[in-house]
Amino acid sequence: MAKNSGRSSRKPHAATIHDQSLMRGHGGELHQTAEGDTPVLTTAQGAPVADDQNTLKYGERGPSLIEDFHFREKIFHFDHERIPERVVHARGYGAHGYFETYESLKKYTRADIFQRAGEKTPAFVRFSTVAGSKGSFDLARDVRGFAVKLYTQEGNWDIVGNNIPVFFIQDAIKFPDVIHSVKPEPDRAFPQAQSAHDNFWDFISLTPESMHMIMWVMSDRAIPRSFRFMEGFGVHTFRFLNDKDESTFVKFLWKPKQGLQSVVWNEAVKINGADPDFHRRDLWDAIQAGDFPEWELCVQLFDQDFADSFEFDVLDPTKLIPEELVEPVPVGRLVLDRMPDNFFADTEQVAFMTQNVPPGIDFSDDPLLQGRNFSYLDTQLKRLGSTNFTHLPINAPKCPFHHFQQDGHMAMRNPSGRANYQPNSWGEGPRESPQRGFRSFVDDVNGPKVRLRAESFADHYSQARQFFISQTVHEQKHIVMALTFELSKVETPVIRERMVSHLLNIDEGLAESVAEKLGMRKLPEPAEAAVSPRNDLPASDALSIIKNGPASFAGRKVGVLVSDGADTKLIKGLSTALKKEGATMEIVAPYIGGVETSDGSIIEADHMIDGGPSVLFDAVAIIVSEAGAERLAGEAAARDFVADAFAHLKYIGYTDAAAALLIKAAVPVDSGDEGLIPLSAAKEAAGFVSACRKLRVWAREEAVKL
Ligand code: HDE
Repeated sequence: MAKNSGRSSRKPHAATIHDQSLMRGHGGELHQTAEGDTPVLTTAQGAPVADDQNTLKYGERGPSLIEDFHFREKIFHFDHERIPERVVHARGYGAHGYFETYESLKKYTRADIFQRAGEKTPAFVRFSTVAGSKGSFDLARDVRGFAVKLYTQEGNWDIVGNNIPVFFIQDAIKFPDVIHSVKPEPDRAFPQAQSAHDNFWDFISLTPESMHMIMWVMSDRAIPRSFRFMEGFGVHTFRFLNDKDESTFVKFLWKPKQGLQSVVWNEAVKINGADPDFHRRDLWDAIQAGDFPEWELCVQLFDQDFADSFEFDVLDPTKLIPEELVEPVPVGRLVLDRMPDNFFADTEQVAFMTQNVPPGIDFSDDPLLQGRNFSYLDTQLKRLGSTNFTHLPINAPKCPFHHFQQDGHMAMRNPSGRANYQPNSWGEGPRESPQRGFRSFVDDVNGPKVRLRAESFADHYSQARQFFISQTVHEQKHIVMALTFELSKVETPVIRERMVSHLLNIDEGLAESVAEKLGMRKLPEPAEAAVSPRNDLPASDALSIIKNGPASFAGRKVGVLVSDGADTKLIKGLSTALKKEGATMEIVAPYIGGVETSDGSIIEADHMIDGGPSVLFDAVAIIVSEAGAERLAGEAAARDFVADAFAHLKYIGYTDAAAALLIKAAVPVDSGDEGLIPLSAAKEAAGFVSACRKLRVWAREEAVKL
């Protein structure tokens, strides 16, 4: 029997090895070779490569040869491209920028960054979701990470914060539990990037200290419209230390100059399908367009007397200090003005660590912060693979630094000279400086060694209630709906009941609404509380998003649905009015090739209708001809565009002809709804844009049963 190597039955290819098409892949396409200014492709060792399309083979049809060092190096490197994703905050997006100090804070802190008014300090910020994996979608209901690295002249200072000022737990030892509970359940490996499942609510309902945080996470804070439109919080109490080592307690808050804005839940669900990268794209687009987002760093400063008299423990990370009680003072601004050239190099490899504080900033004894100070260094070794992760440009300080740490994997900055220790007799190397160096606050600490939760941490409901009563009725309703949605995904009735028993301690009306919407026939008893919840804390306007919206429509985007024959002047008028406002528009058309408008000009589209649903925009305008309206009324995607914009409470500008489409989409054009704005002439465009400043027509909410 003839040996069948798989070759003998085929005729050899007529081409020789020198045939261009054979060398350069099938289809006969000619790949560019290095000529002129094009650099020569090399291996990582620098050897020029002649053929990057074909492996080295024995004969035309193989087998392949292990000798092919270029192939082996290329595949070896590819196989190792991934590093472990962050165990939390895996999905993130970062940008470079700077921090500008307003005034000297010398009186409170000797931190170099706060000494000189007008000084600019380079910064890198990474925003993130917490629970989802690296490839998950942006609009998950989740906390957002807001981590800022400030490359100060006296070392890197990381404020590793969130967009919510409190946390789920009071003690770091509980962190693995809360995170395990929210991550996909270990047997079935779902749901991804969701808190709406039994494990999460089981843990939460057994953890009363999480109730304040739960109110925030069930509010619209957990579905921000953009990273640009959310606040950031350092959460814990820190210390400022001045030249005399005098301490002032401080909490850090980032306030967006763009104002606060969130999406509505039904919108979030649809955005995740239409554009899973919605938040990334938003930041990228804004920065590339030169519309640089800005935040003010505010500090809440207080002394020991305030801490002693405050009704909650300032070391308890499940509590905030109301802004009405301690006013946040702006001390500088953060501007993000440059995207990384390479996502992996900066955003993936950046290593934030709570323990990165320069002289003049110190920790408090918050037990969550103390635990974090261990975790962040530890996790970098796992993720970045070497103790030398500080050698990576994104993590290296931008000020002079000198130490005797040496060797290890991937050591890129190696000491020169003989002395790698101190003291030494060679007169070489750095020495410590008691004057300039980092000094901890000299605190009086005494007491028994115990595993205890302080009594002063025991009130789990009062600030949760304060948060709830500080919301507008619309926001309160969203909290009810979010809780109902989440608990409706919980399959175990007793967990649902346990949650309602906690809600009863927060606000009876809230508990009753959720119970009713869950179809619960009988209200459970209120949960047993360690201390009686207070209902005398005043409402705080700072806690509402709607009360802290923008004054203008700047930074927002209108989706303009057009058809052939659309009014050219109106489209141009709208574009001009939006530019003036600092806002943008995108054209949505039946074909990506665009439309021929009333004066015969061609306007190219940014999206075809399916690719540009109205959930991607803050407001919409429907500028179509009569024939266009008729045609679009027959298309589900066009009807959805309009119907969703209406249901999501958006401002809708529309031409006379567009009314036919609106009616087909069941939009009540004659209802007197203030958000339905006729646009018959270009001069009305400016009026439409100023109406859009309110962002949503909240009065419509009752009618659409959002
Ligand atoms: Fe984190 N957290 N965390 N966290 N955290 C991490 O560090 C941890 C907590 C926050 O964009 C990890 O480099 C513990 C509070 C942000 O790279 C890890 C505890 C707040 C980021 C870690 C907390 C945060 C992280 C995972 C409880 C808001 C993303 C990867 C004691 C104030 C930073 C990494 C980035 C990341 C531990 C609680 C914010 C494992 C143990 C509270 C924004 O070290």
